[in-house]
Amino acid sequence: MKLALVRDSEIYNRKLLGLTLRDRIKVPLERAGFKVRFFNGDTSVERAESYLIINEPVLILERDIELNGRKLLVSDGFTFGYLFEEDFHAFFDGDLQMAIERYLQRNSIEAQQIWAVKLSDENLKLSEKLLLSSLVKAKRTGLKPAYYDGIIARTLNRRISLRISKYLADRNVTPNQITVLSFLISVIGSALFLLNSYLATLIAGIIIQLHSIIDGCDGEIARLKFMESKYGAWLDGVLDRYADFLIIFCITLSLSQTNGLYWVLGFLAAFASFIIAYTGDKYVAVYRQTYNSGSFKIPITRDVRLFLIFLGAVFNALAISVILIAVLGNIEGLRRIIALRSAKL
Ligand code: MPG
Ligand code: MPG
Ligand code: C5P
Ligand code: CA
Ligand code: CA
Repeated sequence: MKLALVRDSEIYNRKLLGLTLRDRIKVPLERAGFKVRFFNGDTSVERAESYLIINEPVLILERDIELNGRKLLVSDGFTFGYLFEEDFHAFFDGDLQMAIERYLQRNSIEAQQIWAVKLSDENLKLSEKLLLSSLVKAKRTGLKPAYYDGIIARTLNRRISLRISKYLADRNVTPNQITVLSFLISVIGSALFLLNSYLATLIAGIIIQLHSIIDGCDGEIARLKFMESKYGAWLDGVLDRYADFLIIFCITLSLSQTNGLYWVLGFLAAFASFIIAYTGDKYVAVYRQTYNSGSFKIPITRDVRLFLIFLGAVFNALAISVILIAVLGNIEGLRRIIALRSAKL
Protein backbone atom coordinates (compact mmCIF):
# COMPACT_ATOMS: atom_id res chain seq x y z
CA MET A 1 0.00 0.00 0.00
CA LYS A 2 1.21 3.48 -0.91
CA LEU A 3 0.04 6.09 1.59
CA ALA A 4 -0.49 9.81 1.00
CA LEU A 5 -0.79 11.98 4.12
CA VAL A 6 -2.23 15.37 3.29
CA ARG A 7 -2.24 18.07 6.00
CA ASP A 8 -5.85 19.23 6.03
CA SER A 9 -6.81 22.84 5.57
CA GLU A 10 -10.03 24.81 5.50
CA ILE A 11 -9.23 25.83 1.93
CA TYR A 12 -9.70 22.28 0.63
CA ASN A 13 -13.45 22.74 1.20
CA ARG A 14 -13.58 25.55 -1.35
CA LYS A 15 -14.93 24.76 -4.80
CA LEU A 16 -12.96 25.57 -7.92
CA LEU A 17 -14.43 25.03 -11.40
CA GLY A 18 -16.99 22.41 -10.41
CA LEU A 19 -15.01 20.37 -7.86
CA THR A 20 -13.74 20.93 -4.32
CA LEU A 21 -10.03 21.53 -3.94
CA ARG A 22 -10.09 18.39 -1.76
CA ASP A 23 -11.11 16.31 -4.78
CA ARG A 24 -8.59 18.16 -6.91
CA ILE A 25 -5.74 16.81 -4.79
CA LYS A 26 -7.29 13.48 -3.82
CA VAL A 27 -8.11 12.18 -7.30
CA PRO A 28 -4.67 12.76 -8.91
CA LEU A 29 -2.95 11.10 -5.93
CA GLU A 30 -5.35 8.15 -6.09
CA ARG A 31 -4.64 7.89 -9.80
CA ALA A 32 -0.93 7.79 -8.98
CA GLY A 33 -1.69 4.73 -6.79
CA PHE A 34 -1.90 6.25 -3.31
CA LYS A 35 -4.41 5.74 -0.54
CA VAL A 36 -5.14 9.33 0.53
CA ARG A 37 -5.59 10.34 4.18
CA PHE A 38 -6.13 13.94 5.31
CA PHE A 39 -4.83 14.76 8.80
CA ASN A 40 -4.93 17.60 11.32
CA GLY A 41 -2.03 18.29 13.67
CA ASP A 42 -0.22 15.07 14.37
CA THR A 43 -1.23 11.71 13.03
CA SER A 44 -0.50 8.06 13.43
CA VAL A 45 1.47 6.51 10.59
CA GLU A 46 0.64 2.97 9.55
CA ARG A 47 3.07 0.74 7.64
CA ALA A 48 3.22 1.41 3.94
CA GLU A 49 5.54 0.70 1.01
CA SER A 50 5.92 4.41 0.42
CA TYR A 51 4.82 7.64 2.03
CA LEU A 52 3.78 10.85 0.37
CA ILE A 53 3.47 13.72 2.84
CA ILE A 54 1.92 16.95 1.65
CA ASN A 55 2.46 19.68 4.21
CA GLU A 56 1.28 22.78 2.38
CA PRO A 57 -2.14 23.28 0.82
CA VAL A 58 -1.58 22.91 -2.91
CA LEU A 59 -3.38 22.47 -6.18
CA ILE A 60 -1.47 20.04 -8.39
CA LEU A 61 -1.73 21.15 -12.01
CA GLU A 62 0.50 18.66 -13.76
CA ARG A 63 -1.24 15.63 -15.26
CA ASP A 64 -0.21 11.98 -15.07
CA ILE A 65 2.53 12.48 -12.49
CA GLU A 66 4.76 9.52 -11.69
CA LEU A 67 5.92 9.35 -8.10
CA ASN A 68 8.53 6.89 -6.89
CA GLY A 69 11.78 6.78 -4.95
CA ARG A 70 12.76 9.45 -2.40
CA LYS A 71 11.78 12.90 -3.53
CA LEU A 72 11.38 16.44 -2.38
CA LEU A 73 8.25 17.71 -4.16
CA VAL A 74 9.11 21.15 -5.45
CA SER A 75 7.23 23.73 -7.47
CA ASP A 76 8.71 27.07 -8.53
CA GLY A 77 11.10 27.16 -5.61
CA PHE A 78 8.74 26.08 -2.85
CA THR A 79 8.67 22.63 -1.31
CA PHE A 80 5.16 21.36 -0.70
CA GLY A 81 5.78 17.75 0.20
CA TYR A 82 7.97 14.69 0.50
CA LEU A 83 8.01 11.22 -0.94
CA PHE A 84 9.67 8.69 1.38
CA GLU A 85 10.25 4.97 1.22
CA GLU A 86 9.12 2.15 3.49
CA ASP A 87 11.95 2.82 6.00
CA PHE A 88 10.30 6.12 6.99
CA HIS A 89 8.16 4.17 9.44
CA ALA A 90 11.19 3.55 11.68
CA PHE A 91 11.73 7.31 12.10
CA PHE A 92 8.20 7.93 13.35
CA ASP A 93 7.63 8.16 17.11
CA GLY A 94 4.46 10.25 17.24
CA ASP A 95 5.88 13.55 15.97
CA LEU A 96 5.52 13.71 12.21
CA GLN A 97 7.55 16.88 11.71
CA MET A 98 10.49 15.49 13.72
CA ALA A 99 10.31 12.22 11.79
CA ILE A 100 10.49 14.12 8.50
CA GLU A 101 13.53 16.09 9.67
CA ARG A 102 15.37 12.99 10.89
CA TYR A 103 14.59 11.11 7.68
CA LEU A 104 15.90 14.00 5.58
CA GLN A 105 19.16 14.08 7.63
CA ARG A 106 19.81 10.37 7.17
CA ASN A 107 18.80 9.89 3.54
CA SER A 108 19.92 11.40 0.26
CA ILE A 109 16.93 12.78 -1.55
CA GLU A 110 16.35 14.26 -4.99
CA ALA A 111 14.04 17.11 -5.92
CA GLN A 112 11.19 16.47 -8.34
CA GLN A 113 9.62 19.47 -10.03
CA ILE A 114 5.83 19.22 -10.14
CA TRP A 115 3.67 21.95 -11.61
CA ALA A 116 1.53 23.07 -8.66
CA VAL A 117 0.23 26.22 -7.03
CA LYS A 118 0.20 27.05 -3.32
CA LEU A 119 -3.39 27.51 -2.17
CA SER A 120 -4.57 30.56 -0.27
CA ASP A 121 -7.71 32.71 -0.26
CA GLU A 122 -5.74 35.42 -2.04
CA ASN A 123 -4.62 33.39 -5.02
CA LEU A 124 -7.80 31.48 -5.87
CA LYS A 125 -8.24 33.59 -9.01
CA LEU A 126 -4.69 32.76 -10.09
CA SER A 127 -5.28 29.09 -9.30
CA GLU A 128 -8.38 29.11 -11.48
CA LYS A 129 -6.47 30.68 -14.35
CA LEU A 130 -3.63 28.17 -14.08
CA LEU A 131 -6.04 25.26 -13.75
CA LEU A 132 -7.73 26.29 -17.00
CA SER A 133 -4.37 26.67 -18.74
CA SER A 134 -3.38 23.17 -17.58
CA LEU A 135 -6.17 21.73 -19.76
CA VAL A 136 -4.64 22.55 -23.14
CA LYS A 137 -2.84 19.79 -25.01
CA ALA A 138 0.70 21.10 -24.66
CA LYS A 139 3.94 19.51 -23.49
CA ARG A 140 4.18 21.61 -20.34
CA THR A 141 0.86 20.27 -19.01
CA GLY A 142 2.22 16.72 -18.88
CA LEU A 143 -0.42 15.31 -21.21
CA LYS A 144 0.30 12.57 -23.74
CA PRO A 145 -2.34 13.05 -26.43
CA ALA A 146 -2.15 11.75 -30.02
CA TYR A 147 -1.24 15.31 -30.99
CA TYR A 148 -0.31 18.49 -29.28
CA ASP A 149 -2.49 21.45 -30.22
CA GLY A 150 -1.93 22.97 -33.66
CA ILE A 151 -1.23 26.63 -34.28
CA ILE A 152 -4.86 27.76 -34.58
CA ALA A 153 -5.89 25.74 -31.52
CA ARG A 154 -3.11 27.37 -29.48
CA THR A 155 -3.50 30.94 -30.64
CA LEU A 156 -7.25 31.19 -31.16
CA ASN A 157 -9.50 28.21 -30.32
CA ARG A 158 -8.29 27.44 -26.78
CA ARG A 159 -8.67 31.07 -25.71
CA ILE A 160 -12.39 30.81 -26.44
CA SER A 161 -13.03 27.14 -25.59
CA LEU A 162 -11.49 27.58 -22.12
CA ARG A 163 -13.98 30.37 -21.41
CA ILE A 164 -16.84 28.16 -22.51
CA SER A 165 -15.49 25.29 -20.39
CA LYS A 166 -15.21 27.63 -17.40
CA TYR A 167 -18.91 28.40 -17.82
CA LEU A 168 -19.78 24.71 -18.25
CA ALA A 169 -17.71 23.55 -15.25
CA ASP A 170 -20.49 24.20 -12.70
CA ARG A 171 -23.14 22.58 -14.87
CA ASN A 172 -24.02 18.93 -15.17
CA VAL A 173 -22.90 18.44 -18.72
CA THR A 174 -20.82 15.40 -19.62
CA PRO A 175 -17.89 15.34 -22.05
CA ASN A 176 -19.75 12.91 -24.33
CA GLN A 177 -22.71 15.27 -24.55
CA ILE A 178 -20.35 18.03 -25.68
CA THR A 179 -18.75 15.64 -28.21
CA VAL A 180 -22.15 14.91 -29.75
CA LEU A 181 -23.20 18.58 -29.63
CA SER A 182 -19.99 19.61 -31.38
CA PHE A 183 -20.68 17.06 -34.10
CA LEU A 184 -24.28 18.26 -34.56
CA ILE A 185 -22.96 21.81 -34.98
CA SER A 186 -20.75 20.56 -37.84
CA VAL A 187 -23.78 18.92 -39.49
CA ILE A 188 -25.70 22.21 -39.42
CA GLY A 189 -22.70 24.11 -40.80
CA SER A 190 -22.23 21.56 -43.57
CA ALA A 191 -25.87 21.74 -44.63
CA LEU A 192 -25.69 25.53 -44.94
CA PHE A 193 -22.92 25.21 -47.58
CA LEU A 194 -25.55 23.61 -49.82
CA LEU A 195 -27.68 26.76 -50.01
CA ASN A 196 -25.28 28.45 -52.45
CA SER A 197 -25.77 32.03 -51.25
CA TYR A 198 -22.91 34.09 -49.87
CA LEU A 199 -24.81 34.79 -46.66
CA ALA A 200 -25.44 31.08 -46.06
CA THR A 201 -21.80 30.30 -46.87
CA LEU A 202 -20.58 32.98 -44.47
CA ILE A 203 -22.80 31.67 -41.66
CA ALA A 204 -21.71 28.10 -42.47
CA GLY A 205 -18.06 29.15 -42.19
CA ILE A 206 -18.66 30.79 -38.82
CA ILE A 207 -20.52 27.69 -37.59
CA ILE A 208 -17.65 25.43 -38.72
CA GLN A 209 -15.18 27.60 -36.78
CA LEU A 210 -17.52 27.42 -33.76
CA HIS A 211 -17.57 23.62 -34.17
CA SER A 212 -13.77 23.64 -34.16
CA ILE A 213 -13.77 25.64 -30.89
CA ILE A 214 -16.41 23.48 -29.15
CA ASP A 215 -14.38 20.43 -30.20
CA GLY A 216 -11.90 21.55 -27.54
CA CYS A 217 -14.50 21.77 -24.75
CA ASP A 218 -15.28 18.04 -24.42
CA GLY A 219 -11.66 17.24 -23.68
CA GLU A 220 -11.27 20.26 -21.41
CA ILE A 221 -14.31 19.33 -19.31
CA ALA A 222 -13.18 15.68 -19.23
CA ARG A 223 -9.75 16.67 -17.87
CA LEU A 224 -11.10 19.41 -15.59
CA LYS A 225 -13.60 17.12 -13.86
CA PHE A 226 -11.66 13.84 -14.07
CA MET A 227 -14.27 12.43 -16.43
CA GLU A 228 -12.01 11.14 -19.21
CA SER A 229 -13.10 7.87 -20.79
CA LYS A 230 -11.75 5.62 -23.52
CA TYR A 231 -15.09 5.59 -25.30
CA GLY A 232 -15.25 9.41 -25.14
CA ALA A 233 -11.75 9.74 -26.57
CA TRP A 234 -12.60 7.28 -29.34
CA LEU A 235 -15.95 8.90 -30.14
CA ASP A 236 -14.37 12.36 -30.22
CA GLY A 237 -11.88 11.23 -32.86
CA VAL A 238 -14.35 9.16 -34.87
CA LEU A 239 -17.00 11.90 -35.06
CA ASP A 240 -14.27 14.31 -36.16
CA ARG A 241 -13.61 12.05 -39.17
CA TYR A 242 -17.34 12.03 -40.02
CA ALA A 243 -17.44 15.82 -39.66
CA ASP A 244 -14.31 16.32 -41.80
CA PHE A 245 -15.88 14.26 -44.55
CA LEU A 246 -19.32 15.85 -44.30
CA ILE A 247 -17.96 19.41 -44.42
CA ILE A 248 -15.79 18.74 -47.48
CA PHE A 249 -18.55 16.72 -49.15
CA CYS A 250 -21.05 19.56 -48.84
CA ILE A 251 -18.58 22.22 -49.99
CA THR A 252 -17.64 20.03 -52.97
CA LEU A 253 -21.27 19.40 -53.86
CA SER A 254 -21.82 23.15 -53.88
CA LEU A 255 -18.67 23.91 -55.93
CA SER A 256 -19.42 21.12 -58.40
CA GLN A 257 -22.43 23.02 -59.70
CA THR A 258 -20.02 25.28 -61.64
CA ASN A 259 -17.54 22.56 -62.63
CA GLY A 260 -17.74 18.82 -62.19
CA LEU A 261 -13.95 18.58 -61.81
CA TYR A 262 -14.33 19.89 -58.25
CA TRP A 263 -15.24 16.30 -57.31
CA VAL A 264 -11.63 15.32 -57.97
CA LEU A 265 -10.42 18.10 -55.72
CA GLY A 266 -12.96 17.30 -53.01
CA PHE A 267 -12.03 13.63 -53.09
CA LEU A 268 -8.36 14.48 -52.58
CA ALA A 269 -9.18 16.95 -49.79
CA ALA A 270 -11.33 14.39 -47.95
CA PHE A 271 -8.57 11.81 -48.28
CA ALA A 272 -5.97 14.31 -47.04
CA SER A 273 -8.07 15.01 -43.92
CA PHE A 274 -8.24 11.29 -43.18
CA ILE A 275 -4.58 10.60 -43.79
CA ILE A 276 -3.43 13.42 -41.50
CA ALA A 277 -5.56 12.01 -38.67
CA TYR A 278 -4.67 8.40 -39.46
CA THR A 279 -0.90 8.87 -39.63
CA GLY A 280 -1.02 10.56 -36.22
CA ASP A 281 -3.33 8.03 -34.56
CA LYS A 282 -1.55 5.02 -36.12
CA TYR A 283 1.74 6.42 -34.85
CA VAL A 284 0.34 6.58 -31.32
CA ALA A 285 -1.07 3.04 -31.57
CA VAL A 286 2.26 1.57 -32.74
CA TYR A 287 4.92 3.72 -31.08
CA ARG A 288 2.87 4.43 -27.94
CA GLN A 289 3.88 8.05 -27.69
CA THR A 290 2.60 11.44 -28.80
CA TYR A 291 3.03 12.13 -32.51
CA ASN A 292 5.52 14.96 -32.74
CA SER A 293 7.79 14.19 -35.64
CA GLY A 294 10.25 16.41 -37.41
CA SER A 295 11.10 20.05 -36.96
CA PHE A 296 9.78 20.88 -40.43
CA LYS A 297 6.17 19.97 -40.93
CA ILE A 298 3.30 21.48 -42.88
CA PRO A 299 0.74 22.86 -40.43
CA ILE A 300 -2.40 21.28 -41.82
CA THR A 301 -3.85 19.77 -38.64
CA ARG A 302 -7.61 19.80 -38.13
CA ASP A 303 -7.71 23.18 -36.39
CA VAL A 304 -5.87 24.67 -39.39
CA ARG A 305 -8.03 22.92 -42.00
CA LEU A 306 -11.24 24.13 -40.40
CA PHE A 307 -9.83 27.65 -40.09
CA LEU A 308 -8.98 27.61 -43.83
CA ILE A 309 -12.61 26.69 -44.51
CA PHE A 310 -13.76 29.53 -42.26
CA LEU A 311 -11.53 31.99 -44.19
CA GLY A 312 -12.63 30.54 -47.53
CA ALA A 313 -16.27 31.11 -46.56
CA VAL A 314 -15.64 34.68 -45.38
CA PHE A 315 -13.85 35.56 -48.64
CA ASN A 316 -16.23 33.52 -50.78
CA ALA A 317 -13.20 31.55 -51.98
CA LEU A 318 -13.87 28.03 -50.71
CA ALA A 319 -12.21 26.49 -53.76
CA ILE A 320 -8.90 27.90 -52.52
CA SER A 321 -9.46 26.33 -49.11
CA VAL A 322 -10.23 22.94 -50.61
CA ILE A 323 -7.20 23.14 -52.93
CA LEU A 324 -4.92 23.99 -49.98
CA ILE A 325 -6.27 21.07 -47.93
CA ALA A 326 -5.94 18.64 -50.88
CA VAL A 327 -2.42 19.71 -51.80
CA LEU A 328 -0.87 20.48 -48.41
CA GLY A 329 -2.57 17.57 -46.63
CA ASN A 330 -1.42 14.99 -49.13
CA ILE A 331 2.11 16.39 -49.25
CA GLU A 332 2.28 16.32 -45.43
CA GLY A 333 1.04 12.72 -45.47
CA LEU A 334 3.88 11.76 -47.83
CA ARG A 335 6.37 13.77 -45.79
CA ARG A 336 5.42 11.81 -42.68
CA ILE A 337 6.05 8.50 -44.45
CA ILE A 338 9.54 9.60 -45.42
CA ALA A 339 10.44 11.47 -42.21
CA LEU A 340 9.41 8.62 -39.92
CA ARG A 341 11.59 6.08 -41.75
CA SER A 342 14.78 7.82 -40.63
CA ALA A 343 13.52 9.31 -37.35
CA LYS A 344 15.49 8.42 -34.22
CA LEU A 345 12.92 7.27 -31.69
C1 MPG B 1 -11.57 22.76 -60.97
C2 MPG B 1 -10.22 22.15 -60.77
C3 MPG B 1 -10.27 20.88 -59.98
C4 MPG B 1 -9.09 20.03 -60.32
C5 MPG B 1 -8.45 19.38 -59.17
C6 MPG B 1 -6.97 19.30 -59.33
C7 MPG B 1 -6.30 18.66 -58.17
C8 MPG B 1 -5.29 19.60 -57.65
C9 MPG B 1 -4.40 19.26 -56.74
C10 MPG B 1 -4.32 17.94 -56.12
C11 MPG B 1 -2.92 17.68 -55.66
C12 MPG B 1 -2.90 16.57 -54.65
C13 MPG B 1 -1.53 16.05 -54.40
C14 MPG B 1 -1.49 14.60 -54.68
C15 MPG B 1 -0.54 13.85 -53.84
C16 MPG B 1 -0.87 12.38 -53.91
C17 MPG B 1 0.00 11.56 -53.08
O1 MPG B 1 -12.52 24.66 -61.99
C18 MPG B 1 -11.41 23.79 -62.00
C19 MPG B 1 -13.24 26.88 -62.69
O2 MPG B 1 -12.93 28.18 -62.34
C20 MPG B 1 -14.63 26.63 -62.24
O3 MPG B 1 -15.55 27.45 -62.88
O4 MPG B 1 -11.19 26.40 -61.77
C21 MPG B 1 -12.23 25.97 -62.12
C1 MPG C 1 -17.26 38.52 -50.88
C2 MPG C 1 -16.55 39.47 -50.01
C3 MPG C 1 -15.29 38.92 -49.63
C4 MPG C 1 -14.25 39.94 -49.46
C5 MPG C 1 -13.34 39.92 -50.60
C6 MPG C 1 -11.95 40.06 -50.18
C7 MPG C 1 -11.12 39.11 -50.98
C8 MPG C 1 -9.71 39.33 -50.70
C9 MPG C 1 -8.83 38.38 -50.76
C10 MPG C 1 -9.17 36.99 -51.07
C11 MPG C 1 -8.11 36.12 -50.47
C12 MPG C 1 -8.62 34.76 -50.36
C13 MPG C 1 -8.09 34.11 -49.16
C14 MPG C 1 -8.85 32.90 -48.92
C15 MPG C 1 -8.09 32.00 -48.09
C16 MPG C 1 -8.60 30.65 -48.26
C17 MPG C 1 -7.72 29.70 -47.64
O1 MPG C 1 -19.06 38.13 -52.17
C18 MPG C 1 -18.59 38.97 -51.18
C19 MPG C 1 -20.76 37.23 -53.47
O2 MPG C 1 -20.64 37.86 -54.65
C20 MPG C 1 -22.17 36.71 -53.26
O3 MPG C 1 -22.39 35.65 -54.13
O4 MPG C 1 -21.15 38.80 -51.77
C21 MPG C 1 -20.37 38.12 -52.38
O1 C5P D 1 -9.25 18.86 -25.91
P1 C5P D 1 -9.61 17.71 -26.79
O2 C5P D 1 -11.07 17.55 -27.04
O3 C5P D 1 -8.83 17.72 -28.06
O4 C5P D 1 -9.13 16.43 -25.98
C1 C5P D 1 -9.34 15.14 -26.45
C2 C5P D 1 -9.18 14.18 -25.28
O5 C5P D 1 -10.16 14.48 -24.27
C3 C5P D 1 -9.43 12.74 -25.61
O6 C5P D 1 -8.28 12.10 -26.07
C4 C5P D 1 -9.89 12.15 -24.28
O7 C5P D 1 -8.79 11.91 -23.43
C5 C5P D 1 -10.68 13.29 -23.69
N1 C5P D 1 -12.12 13.15 -23.98
C6 C5P D 1 -12.92 12.30 -23.23
N2 C5P D 1 -14.26 12.20 -23.48
C7 C5P D 1 -14.82 12.90 -24.50
C8 C5P D 1 -14.02 13.76 -25.28
C9 C5P D 1 -12.68 13.86 -25.00
O8 C5P D 1 -12.42 11.63 -22.33
N3 C5P D 1 -16.14 12.78 -24.74
CA1 CA E 1 -12.57 17.12 -28.74
CA1 CA F 1 -14.52 16.04 -31.83
